[in-house]
Amino acid sequence: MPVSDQKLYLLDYGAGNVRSLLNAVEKLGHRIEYIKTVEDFAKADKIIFPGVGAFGYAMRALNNSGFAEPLKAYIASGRPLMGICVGMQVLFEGSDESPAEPGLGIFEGRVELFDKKLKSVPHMGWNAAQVVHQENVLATAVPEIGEDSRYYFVHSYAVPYTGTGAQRGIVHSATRYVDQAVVSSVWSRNVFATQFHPEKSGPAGLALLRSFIEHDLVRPQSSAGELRMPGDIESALTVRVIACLDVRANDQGDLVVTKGDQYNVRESADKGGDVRNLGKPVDLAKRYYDEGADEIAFLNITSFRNLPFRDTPMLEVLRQASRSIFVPLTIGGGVRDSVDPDGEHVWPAVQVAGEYFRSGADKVSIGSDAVYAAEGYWQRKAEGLVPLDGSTAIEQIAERYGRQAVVISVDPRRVYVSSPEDASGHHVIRTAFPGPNGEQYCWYQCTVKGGREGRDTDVRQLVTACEALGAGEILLNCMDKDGTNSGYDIELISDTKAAVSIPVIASSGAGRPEHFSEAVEKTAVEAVLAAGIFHRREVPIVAVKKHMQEQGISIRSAEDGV
Ligand code: 1PR
Repeated sequence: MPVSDQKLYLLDYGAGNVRSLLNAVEKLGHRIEYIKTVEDFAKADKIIFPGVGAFGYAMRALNNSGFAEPLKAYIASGRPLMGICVGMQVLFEGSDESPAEPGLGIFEGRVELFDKKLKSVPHMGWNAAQVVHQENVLATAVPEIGEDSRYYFVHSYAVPYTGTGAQRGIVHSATRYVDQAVVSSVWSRNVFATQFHPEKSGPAGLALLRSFIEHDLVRPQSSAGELRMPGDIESALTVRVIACLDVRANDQGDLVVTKGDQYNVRESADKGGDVRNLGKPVDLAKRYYDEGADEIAFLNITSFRNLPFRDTPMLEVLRQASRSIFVPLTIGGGVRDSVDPDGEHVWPAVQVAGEYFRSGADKVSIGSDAVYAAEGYWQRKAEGLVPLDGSTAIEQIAERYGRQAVVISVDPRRVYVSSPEDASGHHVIRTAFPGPNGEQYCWYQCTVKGGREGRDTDVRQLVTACEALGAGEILLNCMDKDGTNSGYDIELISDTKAAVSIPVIASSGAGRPEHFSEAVEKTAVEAVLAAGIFHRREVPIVAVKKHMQEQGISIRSAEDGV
């Protein structure tokens, strides 16, 4: 059947960002419809099943909508299915994530939690998918999956790769995350499924999607053979380079990318005092995608004044950006419970986040509200109450959309003290950069409302509480370093990284390529972020990556990014 005549469907159960997939398919010049009723399964020539969120949520949604059995029947009919992430996991028998909820059982095996002993969980970032077939026809059957390409993974649970038993008939590629090899794609007859997200994996991922849509990825029958052993699967996770765009309306009311010096985004009075304008949000973000950014973050920096979902220009920025950018997008600003100006209607944070996801975001970042949530957490602990009561935005968004979708944006500043006793019980570090009066110690004070208000909470209290509440990642800014080009605050980053087992993004102060490698080498952060030097074209992303590669740091190559 000509590709133009085939009916391509998307199986969605409303748990997150399927807009990226829709956008990717459209970018490839194809149309895709949603499966809305059980009858649609009969009309479909091909189905893409992008799973996001938790395993149990996905299975309950499939069962409650009555789609589980028609999906099994569709697979049995031999028509092609592509599963993505949780859309791959539910094809197995079950998952540690939701032990009470059986999977579809198409494949033998279970999904297990990553062992956290040696590494940050979730496994988040760009990694290789290594084809496991030895010398047979399958080894090169899907050339879009190549050893040199990197794909975007984000998951806490995975099917352990053994290379034996039933896996010999179904596993196509495996991926190593530190000490564990896991299944990263399966291929059995008409079913091709990936643990990674092709729709978020730049040109390499788009090529794989194109292959599924325009050709038939049907596995040759007599092709089972010996597989590589788990020990042969090498670790290839890269350090992510993230471009961050602080967005706000300028004095003329246009949304612009701005950039602060220690959070002050206005020019000095002698230059007119205007909000600095470094470009248009969508144009700049597209430029970073083309230049090989592994991720892009938008921070809506004045959203504490407004309701984000009433901020239609910001949502439009996200919609437009997600149409041409196929790497993960994070958006922050205003993710909290909000009250309408009429004073009557309360909008829960999870609804604000939902609006961001529907507009194209993959993750939301929470700033001020995370500080209040952490304060509540420690308060409940001090009172002997259950610290996790489901009341916070972090818990609710993580429950609905998965913890990988919740980033905590930290806006700390240094408070110098002469001795640890002067820090009112806060976690103190001994610093190699003494304070203005020669103080040898400091603690890091959390702020809210874009640094306008300091709180009696330190960064360690914040990040440990947020991890316990269900956050998936820490975006670690530093007000003292922001916009200074003097390098990251390595002391802050090391101290924070040691306190959590979720990924940490180093932010604030990058001025030269050496600053990025220094942060990775000294603190083992999973990602490095910059704003000003990218906006002002002082240091291109490709120069950062080239330098890191020369230092022996694993990065996604520029060829994969453009
Ligand atoms: O509190 O949940 O509504 O979120 C508000 C968000 O807006 C927070 O994530 C907060 O970090 C951000 N924000 C608020 N005010 C500012 C400001 O600059 N006046 N931006 C602001 C924070 C810091 C980084 C920056 C890095 C790298 N900007 O995002 O990109 O410091 O900069 P550099 O490479 O140029 O040094 P809520």
